[in-house]
Amino acid sequence: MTRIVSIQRHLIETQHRHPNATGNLTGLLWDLTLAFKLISRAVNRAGLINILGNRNETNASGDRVTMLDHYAQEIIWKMMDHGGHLCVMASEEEEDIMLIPERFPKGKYTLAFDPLDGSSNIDVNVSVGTIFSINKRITPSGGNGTLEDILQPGTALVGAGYVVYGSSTMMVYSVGNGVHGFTLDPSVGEFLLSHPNIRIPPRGNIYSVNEGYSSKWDKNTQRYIAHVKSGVSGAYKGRYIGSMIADVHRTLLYGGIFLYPRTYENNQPGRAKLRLLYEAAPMAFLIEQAGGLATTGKRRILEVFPKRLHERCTVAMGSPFEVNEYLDFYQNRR
Ligand code: P6P
Repeated sequence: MTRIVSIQRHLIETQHRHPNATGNLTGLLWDLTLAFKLISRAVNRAGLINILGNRNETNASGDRVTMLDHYAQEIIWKMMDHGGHLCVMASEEEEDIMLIPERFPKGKYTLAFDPLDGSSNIDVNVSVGTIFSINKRITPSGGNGTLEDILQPGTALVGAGYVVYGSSTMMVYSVGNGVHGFTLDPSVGEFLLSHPNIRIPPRGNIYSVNEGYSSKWDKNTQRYIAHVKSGVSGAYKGRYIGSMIADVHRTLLYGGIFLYPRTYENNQPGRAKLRLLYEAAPMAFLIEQAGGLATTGKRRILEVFPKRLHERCTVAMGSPFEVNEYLDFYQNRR
């Protein structure tokens, strides 16, 4: 029987490998795991406790807010606002940054999160999840964190991760020393190490993109997908769930490529959908930590310097073989 490693054991062992670690990041991540257990319970019982469906409101990105979105955000906020690890938070559901209440201590980290990504699928029991990313504050310590502390490029990330609430609840995270997956054992309420040191396959046989928009893509993306479907580079399967967490989680484990291209209509400037801070950058951090590539087509996603909280970007991420082949088409080398 292999070692049984709980996430708190893993966090402590990771901390011990950093002699200057103060335990703040460990405490931050540990508090987050408790929030994820509470959200997992709510997601798995949503249909029974009547918190499915939409609230009559839309969020900062213009998406309809489900009751579970709101519930997940409240859980994270109430779990993380008083631990003294954070100086500011930002949620995909909130227009502005979320200041730590005056009465609580301010820490040296920031937290940006999408409380329930893919929640439009929750009513039909498709996997949804929470995405989070952690930065160190860059403004002087002590007072409230600011927008400047949140608007940092992905290359500055200290850590990132996601929790997929699916057939099982799994947390995947990295603090820069590889990517590790933990599966929640609900009978004991513990996240147990199930996928140590996840490495993305160097190439895969799955492409993942919403082909319903193919007529609105740029020509080079259309050429790339046609090439993939032609079988010239080998046989590929199409898989698209419409929940980024589920599509990227599958790509991380099985390899291949996940794309969300910009769409163009009536010669208008293209529109991207995925949020840089809350979706693209944290997932790019994990994909790169696992040996994959993550690009906007023009540059590494992690090198994009966010100008606004709800900035969106084009996304292509996955195995090096597929992403490099996509770049050859996108950048007119093929
Ligand atoms: P479409 C979910 O709403 C989301 O933000 C991502 O999780 C997902 O990848 C994408 O939108 C799906 O968008 O346009 O294909 O339905």
